[in-house]
Amino acid sequence: MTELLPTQAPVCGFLDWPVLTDPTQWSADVALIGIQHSEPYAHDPRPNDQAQAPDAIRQRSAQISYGRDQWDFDLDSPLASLLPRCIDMGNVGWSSGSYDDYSAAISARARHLWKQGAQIFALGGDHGVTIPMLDALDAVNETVHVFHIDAHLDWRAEVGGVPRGYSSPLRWASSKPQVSGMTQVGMRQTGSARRPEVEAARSYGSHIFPAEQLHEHGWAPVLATIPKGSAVYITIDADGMDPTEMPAVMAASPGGILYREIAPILRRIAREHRVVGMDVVEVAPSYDSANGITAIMAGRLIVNVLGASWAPEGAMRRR
Ligand SMILES: [Mn+2]
Repeated sequence: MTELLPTQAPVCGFLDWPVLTDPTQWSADVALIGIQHSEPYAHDPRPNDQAQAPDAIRQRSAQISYGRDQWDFDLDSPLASLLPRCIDMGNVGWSSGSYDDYSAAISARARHLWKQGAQIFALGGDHGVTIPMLDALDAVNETVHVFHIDAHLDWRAEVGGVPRGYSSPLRWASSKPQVSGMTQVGMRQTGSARRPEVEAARSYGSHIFPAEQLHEHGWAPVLATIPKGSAVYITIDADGMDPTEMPAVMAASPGGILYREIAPILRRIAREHRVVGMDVVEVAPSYDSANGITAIMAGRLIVNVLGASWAPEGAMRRR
């Protein structure tokens, strides 16, 4: 078993939650962690822009959710009044050593929280950061359905010999015995999939909803693919959302998903399922608007899941 290592202090706590970087203090109902890196591709610069996203999102906390007494109309309640004990575990940086060690250290932290029955929110980083989270799902005491929002399929077995980069998280998920199935929503245009990847995803049984199909038929067929009552892990690639609302991404693709569509869907999933974890990845802060709309959106996606999970109707399903 990998030893639990401390994390690095973030710029501030997400939503003003207490920042705890010391593993002996990691006891919580809800934990947020920043994961700055993934397995690098040789052709990409490191560190990449997405490594700055965890702190860029935290810095917009006051706009993601104003003070504790403020009514959140998306949740029909002040957020703070719904929440149990929440902590910000800081960031997992990576300056030296092997990716295997870095990845194992992330998974160890996630397992530690999941063994307590906690809900984990991870801020990427690029989409490769989902992979060490998936590795840790074996600490969840039931099988988990993966709900994926993305412009891309992300089913590459490897890119340039690297199996755990940002083009591969859903392929990786398909190899995990703890993952019972997956729903992938928002695919459009090109990138991360060729015919073999599409065929592999289909033959695995992934429920794939390209953006056009979603816009044509709505969310009911999507939600029907999540087994009733199952635990869910949500992974949201910011480029799955529409770039008019979430512009700060590396691969902007027109025709995506809007906040007004996804917010009620996320709340419904969180009320009807036990959402054990969620990540929001691929925010590239240097491309963000001056008002930080992409970082605010990332935070709001989390707030909707968080608030609905712990509101009386959801009550985090396990309790
Ligand atoms: Mn992706």
